[in-house]
Order: sequence, then C-alpha cells, then structure tokens
Amino acid sequence: PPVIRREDYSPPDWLVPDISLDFRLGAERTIVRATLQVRRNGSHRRPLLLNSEVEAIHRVTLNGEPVNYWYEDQVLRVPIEGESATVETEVRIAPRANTQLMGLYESNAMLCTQCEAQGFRRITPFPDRPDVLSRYKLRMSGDKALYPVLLANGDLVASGEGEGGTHWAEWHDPFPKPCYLFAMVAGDLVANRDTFTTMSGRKVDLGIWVRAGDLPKTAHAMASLKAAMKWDEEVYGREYDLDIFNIVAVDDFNFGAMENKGLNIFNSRYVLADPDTATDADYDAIAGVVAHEYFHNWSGDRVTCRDWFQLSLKEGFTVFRDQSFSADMGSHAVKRIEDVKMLRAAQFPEDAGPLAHPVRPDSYIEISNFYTATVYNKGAEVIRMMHTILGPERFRAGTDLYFSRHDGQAVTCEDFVKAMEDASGVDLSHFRLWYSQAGTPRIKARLVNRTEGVHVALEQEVPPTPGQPVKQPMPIPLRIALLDEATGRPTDERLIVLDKASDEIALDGAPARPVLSINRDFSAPVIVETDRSAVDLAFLSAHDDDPFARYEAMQQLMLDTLTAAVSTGGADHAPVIEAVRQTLTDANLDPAFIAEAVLLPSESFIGDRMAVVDPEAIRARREALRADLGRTLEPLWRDAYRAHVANRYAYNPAAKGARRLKTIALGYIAATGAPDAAALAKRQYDESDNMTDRQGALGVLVNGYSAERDAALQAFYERYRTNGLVLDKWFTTQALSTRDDVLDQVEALAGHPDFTLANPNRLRSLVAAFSVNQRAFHDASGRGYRFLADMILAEDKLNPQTAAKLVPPLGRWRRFDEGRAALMRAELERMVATPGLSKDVFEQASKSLA
Ligand code: BAL
Ligand code: ZN
Repeated sequence: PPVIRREDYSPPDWLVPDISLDFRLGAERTIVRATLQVRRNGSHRRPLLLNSEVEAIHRVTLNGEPVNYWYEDQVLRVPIEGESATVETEVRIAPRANTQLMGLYESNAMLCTQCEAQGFRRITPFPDRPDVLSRYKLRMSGDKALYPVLLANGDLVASGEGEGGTHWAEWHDPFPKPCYLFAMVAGDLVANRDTFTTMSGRKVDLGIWVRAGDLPKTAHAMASLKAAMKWDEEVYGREYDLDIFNIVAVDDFNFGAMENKGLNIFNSRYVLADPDTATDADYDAIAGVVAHEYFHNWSGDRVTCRDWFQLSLKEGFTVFRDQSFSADMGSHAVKRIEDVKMLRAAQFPEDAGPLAHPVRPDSYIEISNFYTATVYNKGAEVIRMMHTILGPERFRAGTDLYFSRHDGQAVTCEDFVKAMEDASGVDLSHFRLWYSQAGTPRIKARLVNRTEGVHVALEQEVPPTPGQPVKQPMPIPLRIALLDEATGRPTDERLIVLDKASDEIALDGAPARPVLSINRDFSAPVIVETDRSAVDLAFLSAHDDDPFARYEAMQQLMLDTLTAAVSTGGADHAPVIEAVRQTLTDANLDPAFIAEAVLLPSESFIGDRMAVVDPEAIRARREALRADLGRTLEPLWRDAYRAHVANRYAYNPAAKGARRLKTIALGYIAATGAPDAAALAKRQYDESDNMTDRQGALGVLVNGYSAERDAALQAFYERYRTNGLVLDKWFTTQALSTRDDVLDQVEALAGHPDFTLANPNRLRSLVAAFSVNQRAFHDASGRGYRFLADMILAEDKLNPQTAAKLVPPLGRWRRFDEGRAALMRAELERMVATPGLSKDVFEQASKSLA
C-alpha cells in the first residue's frame, strides 16, 4: 500500500465552497445525491478528483450535462474546462452491510455516521481532505416509523411529511467545515432537552438523544455539557456559535466520540450513567469526553487541520483543555496523577517501540493508525509545557491570537506555535523539536556541592526511534525545589529549562541538607533518574509539598524495591511499608490521593523499567510485596475499610475518594490471605448501592478461588446481561484477573454467546483488556499471542480500523526474552502473510516486525 508523506503536501486543486446533499434513507440501500459547487484553486489544468468508496455510482453530471468521468483506484476524475462548475453525483450506499462503522452505518436500527478521518468518501464522492471547507445543506427523507428523528449538523430549517409513510427534514450548517465533521442521524430516539445561555446572552437548545429507556441515564452528561460550555467561556473566552447543540449516543462506535459540528456522536459508554450501572471512573470519563468533544467546536471545528499530519493540532490541544477542565471540576492532584499514569501506560511504551512516531508524524499508510497516545496524550503534554513556559496569561494571549487569526481556516501545528510566540514574545524555535522528534527523553539528575553552593547536574538522552537514529537535545522544562531534610520545608519552586545534552545549574538559597524534588507536577513528559536513596524517597513521600512529586517519590521507592527484588530474588520491603504507613495515617491527606499513593506500580510499568521483561518474576515479586504490605499494615487497612464502608452513594470528590480507598484497602486485606476476605468482598458486592463498589468487590474476588467469586460473577451476569455496557465490565474484570487459569477463561469467554466481534466495545472489553494482563498475555507457551492474533484476523474482516488498534502489544517483542520474542514475531508474520489483510493491520504488523 502507498505511503503518504507530510512533505508531499500541496494545496487542493479544487475547492468546494458549497455542497447540497439529498439522502433517501434505507438500511439496505440509501441513495445519496450531491451537488458540489466547485472552484479551481490556482492556475493548473488538472481534473477534479473525488475520493469515492460507495457501493455504486449511478450518475455524474457537469453543469447539468452527462460527463465522461473516469473511476479508478477509488478516485473519480471529472475533467472541467472552466474556473468553476456544478458537479452532481448520485450514488448508492448500504448502511446495514457497513461493518467498518465508517461512513453511514446501522447500529441498533438507527442510521448514523462517522466520517473522521476518511469516512465521508464512503457516503458520497468528494475531495476528502480536511483543507477543503464547505457550507453544507442537507435534506433527508425516510420511513417515519423507523426513523422518527432526523438530525444533522447546523440548524433545522424545514421538515414535513412525504408519501408512503415517509417524512423529511432539511438542515443547513452556516459554518464552512471539512467533510470529516459531517454528521447525520436517523432513528427512534428521545432527547433530554435543556438550554444554555451563552456569555453574550444567546440561548442554545441542548439535546442528548438516546433510546427511550436510557433517558434517565443522561443527566450526568447534560450537567457535564453545561459545565463545559461555561468553563470554555471563562477559561478560554470561547462562546458556542449555533442555536442548537445535539449529542447522540450510539452503541457501535469505533472512537469514544466525535466532534461533528453541532451534532456530536458518542459511543454510548461516554453518555449513559447512573449509580447502579456506571463507576466513578465512568462518570469522570463521561465528563471528560463530553467536554473534549464540546471544546473541539473551537479547537478543531472553527480552526481545523490542514492535513492529517497535523492531527495533534486539534487533539493534543483539546486533550489539554479537557484535562484542565476535569482538574478544575475535581482534584488537580488526582487528575494529574491519573493523566500521567495513562501516559506511562500507553504512550511511553509506544514511544519506546517499533510504532514510535513524532507528535506530528512524517508519514503513514492508514491515518486511522495515528489516533494514538502520542498524538493525543504526548500532544497534550507538549501544549502543557508551552503553558508552563509561558505562564497562564501569555498562554491565554496565545490561544486568543490563534483563534482570531485562524478562525475558519485549516492550519498546522506550526501555526499554533507561531501564535504562541507572537502573542508572548517568547522564542519557541527550539521547542518545536517536541513536534518532530519521537522518543521519551531520559534525564539524569543529581545534586552536587560546589564551593559556591548547591547545583543540580542534569544530563539528557533521547533514544533512537524508527527513522530517527540520532537525536538533538530537547528543551525540557523542569519544575524544581529543594526540601530541607531537617525541617521538611521546601525552598521556592523554580522552573529551569534544560536545553543542552548536559548542564549544571546553581540552586541558591539551598538548605544545609537538601533533598531534590524534580519534575514537579510532571512538568515534562520524560523519565527522570536520580541518585536519591530510599531514605530520600521516603522523606519526599511524606513531606513534598507538590502532590505529584510526593506521589512520584512513593512510586519510585516502590519501583526501586520491586526491580531490585526481580533481579535478586528478594529485597528489603521495610522502606516501602514504612512510607505506606506514613501516608495511610496522615490525617491531612485526601483519601483520593492516599488511594493513588499506596497502589503499587502496575506490572507493565515495572516491566518498562527493566532491560528484559520477566512477567512471572514481576508478578511474583509484586504479589509478595503486596502481601507483605497487607499483613504488616493489616490493622490500618481494616481501619481504612471500616471508615468508609457504610457510606451511602453520592457523586462528589470526597465520596469518590472514600470509595476508591475502601476498595484498595479491601484488595490489601485480600492479599494477606485473611480467611474473612472473600466474605468481606462478597458483602460489599451484595450490599453496595453503586457500581463502583460492586465492580471493586468483583475485581478483588475474581483473583481468588472462593465460592463467593463464582457466586458474584454469576449474580453480576444475571443482573446485567441485557445491559451491554455493564456486561463489558463483566468481560473486562475476568480478563484482568491475576489467576493462573485466566487464559483458559479468556478463551472460553471468546466463545460466550454474549461475545461478538461486531461491537467494538465488547471486543475491546475482552481482547484489549486481556492484552494488558502482562503475566497472562505473555504466557511462555505463546497461547496469549495466538489468541490475540486470531482475534485481530477475525476482526479485520469486519472492521480493520478496530482490528489494527489491537496490534501494538505484539510489537513489544524486543522487550522480552528470545523465546517470547520469537513467538510474538511468528504471530506478526502470520498476520502479514494473510491474504486479503487490510492496510490498517498491515501497517501496524509490518512496522511492528521491523
Ligand atoms: N476526533 C476524533 C475523536 C476525538 O478525538 O474527539
Ligand atoms: Zn478529540
């Protein structure tokens, strides 16, 4: 398959300022007529090229006359003499047969669209690239009983009854937009309706559209939407611009959600919630995703991407915006910890493996493969670093300039940085390396005593990545403070930017016995190695005034202990146990923070810090430390458990923190092997009034062999078997079990009548979850690898985009011993050799072998 390169970008030959669409809807066949007003862009004689991946092209006319067009390699060529023209097409598409879930497809009898990145060409022939912006008019008609609700982008301008039980609606969107933001929905839906009055006093009608039975589960999404609209006015000065804003929930969806102009379409998991069926994490994710898609109205829709290499322009920025929103709605400290955990779990491994790519990639085969943690989450860190370097006021001046300068345009990451520079007067030329160089920088930091005072000595190294063997030093903003070992007090925090391979920076005003606190609030997405002793780390975990650094010190202490244990077969647990005791008994700490701080690093994070990952040893040493923590501090875990066990459900930060700490305490009690642990967990399962506690109890039980385990799993299944989103949790919980027989269970679950490849959520709930269960997935027999490859190949026939997302765990073969590496490679080779493989999976698997 051809490789698309960023350097080959050229502006579109033809613009399409206006398009009218007419849909005659049917699940088996939908007829789409499109009228494109096209205008030559620049002086050239090239034909109009329309991407087209439809079922059948019925007719093409030019200025009302039949035209000799040419259709080859999914491109329709129309020769045009004049400078502008009217091009009309009529095509047929087949929503029900559309298992890729790109373009117009059927989900639970509803018709809906997904166009980003390149789904619009599956609806109608069009120059499907983000720098062609058009004003859309749309008419759709269909069976009124099947599709009583007809929605699209923009404003509803007319509707009426048609013949034979049909009806129709016309929607006009006044804002020019790229076709990836096109959306329409036809279905039997009801709305939670509300209004929002914008800062200039305009009233906006809000609607969250779902199946009738789901209406009571939309309150949280609506509250989140209104909070997000207000926040974007207050923090970024961004006001909503249409009179209508609709959200539709869809069960079968490749992404989490989609920011189509005025008509966001959501995976139902990011809309529907009530305490009985959604966890605290689900509630938080809903608020975050609702905000994210809403924020795209400015960072994505009003100002969009010139080409898909610029994807992080809208995604990195919008993730940064949604992270800031969620932090403001809850705890800044806990949100930062969660975001860094996510970055380390998904992005650091990506950046260290064969699929590593810069935040602004240089080439791709299939753009769907680049909706990655690097583009999204590292991209957000890059924006955050600019925020840190510039400070909040100059950053805001930069975003104001960016939005006003580029409103209505399709622009580049460079344009964003330029606006930041122009508004702030800060030179960011070196900073741009963050967009072009892949790989996670590694920093070595230590304090040195010089005659003139204390210095911090810093070195950086950026590892080679595919296509980038040699790296330049990056500009790395590091927030630093020194803590006085005698008093526990910090010096003033300072921001230093390490922009050379090595440097030594004087830290004046240092106390007599300083301890280094560095990369506070995780100011840069880097790996920091220090020479701090276990005593220093324990001290910081008890005293650091920066909550992230305090958490980080504990994590580092745990990691050092565990990596030592794995390499030598044992290690002194005492410093970790003492630090956890301190944290657990510190009455000034928020339980939500304590919960994060006392959790051991995940098995895969421990593996990431080792030269060769040894999944069995990591499991064994981690479980040993967990059991020791459980036993030694058992009275404290039981106190923490009892303190929160009787709470009735409420959704607020304090109640969420209490629930989280309670279930973590339950996990440690179970780790002691205490005879009452299973009964305690089962009682939590039975008596809880919310899904967080219920799933928490199930997650503890599922790791053991008790009768309570089987009873709870059975009860959960019976209670929720008709609720797809909750049933996903049942699959995931079992896939993440630490039991030795999890592979058998996962294989059996893949044959369960409720398992299906057709629904991406269900597929991911079992298969993606299993692939992060390090010990089980990396079973030395290679069975886990074979299972994953079989699933990918089966899914590839239905939905290549979703299949390709499952490939990366197999690409980590270099991190494992020779035996495992050979087995992983064998599965990748089997995939690449499979006839009819999609380019999506081909790209991921072939790059993973390199
Ligand atoms: N644009 C695709 C989904 C999202 O990032 O919002
Ligand atoms: Zn997004």
